[in-house]
Amino acid sequence: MSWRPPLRMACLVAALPVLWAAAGSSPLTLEIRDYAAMPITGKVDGKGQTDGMLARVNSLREEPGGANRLFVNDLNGPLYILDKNTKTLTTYLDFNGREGHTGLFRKFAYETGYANGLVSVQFDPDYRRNGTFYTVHIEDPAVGASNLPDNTNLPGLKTTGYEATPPIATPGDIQREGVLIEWTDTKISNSTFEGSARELMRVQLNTRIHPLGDLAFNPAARPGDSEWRVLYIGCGDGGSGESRTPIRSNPQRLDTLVGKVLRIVPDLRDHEASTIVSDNGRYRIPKDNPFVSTEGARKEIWAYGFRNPHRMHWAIDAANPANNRLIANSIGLHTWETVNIVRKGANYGYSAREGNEVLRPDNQIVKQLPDVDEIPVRVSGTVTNGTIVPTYPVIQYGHVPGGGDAIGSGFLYQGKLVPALRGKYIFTDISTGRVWWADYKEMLAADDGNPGTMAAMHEVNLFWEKQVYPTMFPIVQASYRLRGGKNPILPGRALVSGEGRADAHVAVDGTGELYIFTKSDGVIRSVLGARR
Ligand SMILES: [Ca+2]
Ligand SMILES: [Ca+2]
Repeated sequence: MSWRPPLRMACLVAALPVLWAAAGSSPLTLEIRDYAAMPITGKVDGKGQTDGMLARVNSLREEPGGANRLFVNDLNGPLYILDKNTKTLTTYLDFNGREGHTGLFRKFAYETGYANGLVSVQFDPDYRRNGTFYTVHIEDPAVGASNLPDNTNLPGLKTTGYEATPPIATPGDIQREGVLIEWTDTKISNSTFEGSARELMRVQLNTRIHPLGDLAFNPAARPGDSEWRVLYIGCGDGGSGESRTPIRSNPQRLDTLVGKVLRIVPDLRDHEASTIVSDNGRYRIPKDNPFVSTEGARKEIWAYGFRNPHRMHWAIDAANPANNRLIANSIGLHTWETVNIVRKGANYGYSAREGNEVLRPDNQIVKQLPDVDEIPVRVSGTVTNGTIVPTYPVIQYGHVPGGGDAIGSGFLYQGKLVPALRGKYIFTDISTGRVWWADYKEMLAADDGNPGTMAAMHEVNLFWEKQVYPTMFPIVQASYRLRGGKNPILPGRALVSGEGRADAHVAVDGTGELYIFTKSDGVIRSVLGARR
């Protein structure tokens, strides 16, 4: 069962458009324009791992309800409201309450670790009526301070009755905690927060990498459906899976939440008949989660065996709802970046697999899968319960020229401005700033139990300020300088990109139109359309 990367992946070099032309297929070129230069929250001298990035925008979401506002979170602490009409930017919440800062959380961890800080924000599907949204942020349990929010500078936040939850244990030493909070704003028509908050979950993480991450609701669910207001949570492995110590099996262990996709009902008043209340009493767990009846397993787990499923997206096929899928982009160790179709109870193999190859305990890759491709179902460090055939990605690309270092976000395009992208999944590589699309029907077809079949990747060029670029990297380099960035190279570590990171992700707004945001220059750009 040997599998080779598609030829174009193996031979991609700088002369990419020429290769594509020779292959009879010219790349799509997207015209992009600067949309918003975010306030500089990093250091312009570029020193340090992540603090030299000018603004660490990690996601943007359009507020439901037609107010024409984007909610944008910066890992360094702020959650902004960006008015699409006026481009006015308002700091709605500031999570950074570490010493010397005036925000909410005294144990807030943000400076080290590419995804530490205010990781994610997601709106409740019923936000228009209930004003509820959810956030994940990272705390350092070693900081000697309260884990309760300090509302000194946010008097609209009622803290009476707010209580932290006991950390959900993860095997091994612990450096971080990922915290999921439900916020309810009693007046969503203004740009300030007034209301209450409730901590739902606090997950122990072994190291500062791969934290609790993305939040996703199925947008096709309607009131009364079993999926209505059911929250999917991507939880990274906390760096455990690449360890040479016993925590290496954490992504495979069903008794811990790390390296998993989780599924919960945040609202204790919802789905009462079809759920059970969580151990900490703060949320519900659907009874049809796959490991609810497995002795010793965490009932929140929906799928497992991930390194860092840090971006999730519900792909909705309006013409055929049977094609709706949850997609998770997961960052690889040394070899493969992957796009995965998330199935109930499936095991994505890490840290016994990386991409569609075997990962050995010494972190070396073995290309040949075993003849009987099964791995143990690990309930704990000592107990196993049969075996399972791993589920493999539907797209993967290597840490090679033309590939990248770390997969970014991805979305099934639903907008109108780029007709050529309809029915396509568009995604990025973080460090190189490459952008690709893949055909969604090919992705569905590649979800076939055959580790060798994948959807093809197609390169996207970018047209910005009168020039065509093969990636976001040179655009971000120019913009970083223009904004006062002093480091001779872009901040952050990378291999395939050369030095530094563009740190590029895509996002979509409420109409499905695309944006590309990049942390190193701290700029959000909108996609205006395709160019011929
Ligand atoms: Ca408000
Ligand atoms: Ca396949």
